[in-house]
Amino acid sequence: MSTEAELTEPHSMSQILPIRMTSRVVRGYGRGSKELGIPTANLDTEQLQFSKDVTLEEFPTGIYWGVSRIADQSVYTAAVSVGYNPTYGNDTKTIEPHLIAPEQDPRRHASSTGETLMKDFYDQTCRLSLIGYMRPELPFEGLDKLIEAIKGDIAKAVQLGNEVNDTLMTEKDWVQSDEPARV
Ligand code: ADP
Ligand code: RBF
Ligand code: MG
Repeated sequence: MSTEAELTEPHSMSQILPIRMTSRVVRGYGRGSKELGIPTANLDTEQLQFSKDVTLEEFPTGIYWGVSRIADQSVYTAAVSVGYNPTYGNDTKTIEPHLIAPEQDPRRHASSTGETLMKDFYDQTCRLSLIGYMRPELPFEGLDKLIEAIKGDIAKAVQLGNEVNDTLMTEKDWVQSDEPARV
């Protein structure tokens, strides 16, 4: 069982967010699209560049939202998993954004579970800014519950991504640019 402390936002979070990162898209276990209908672009953890002085090891696990761009595509709102996918019990920590196309984009509900499905971007550069923390990563009993939770995260990320504020504008500008994460 999770304790109350684990379910609230880690309090160091205000110092860490927003955080920018760049890396390359690598292959994971291929479960995102096939089992969940929710593809995620897994970042190469060997090539991660962070805008702040933090290592992958110390980066708080959890489900975040932010903005992201792969290769020469547009900037999209993203729902992002950072951690060990406890439903599956992975040994390694991953950072995996799911990019959400806008409602009118034909790719927006193209996946088997009605979420965004784009083409594959393996080996391409991904730019990501994590803006907010949404919840801890949890071990779900069964894929249906995991999918339901992720769909809730996607809906929340869409809402947050439609707000108008300075942080969001600044982070979108950076994702749109080719500036390095760390200057
Ligand atoms: P893997 O375990 O290899 O990451 P996934 O099924 O999670 O497998 O994702 C496969 C690939 O699908 C991603 O690496 C990415 O190139 C592509 N992809 C397609 N649509 C999206 C999307 N909406 N968000 C993120 N990646 C996507
Ligand atoms: N995996 C979990 O085991 N528990 C979670 O709570 C969880 N939440 C997620 C939330 C979002 C928005 C996304 C995109 C993924 C999440 N995942 C979670 C990761 C999921 O298990 C993983 O993307 C697939 O297994 C494919 O690698
Ligand atoms: Mg993935």
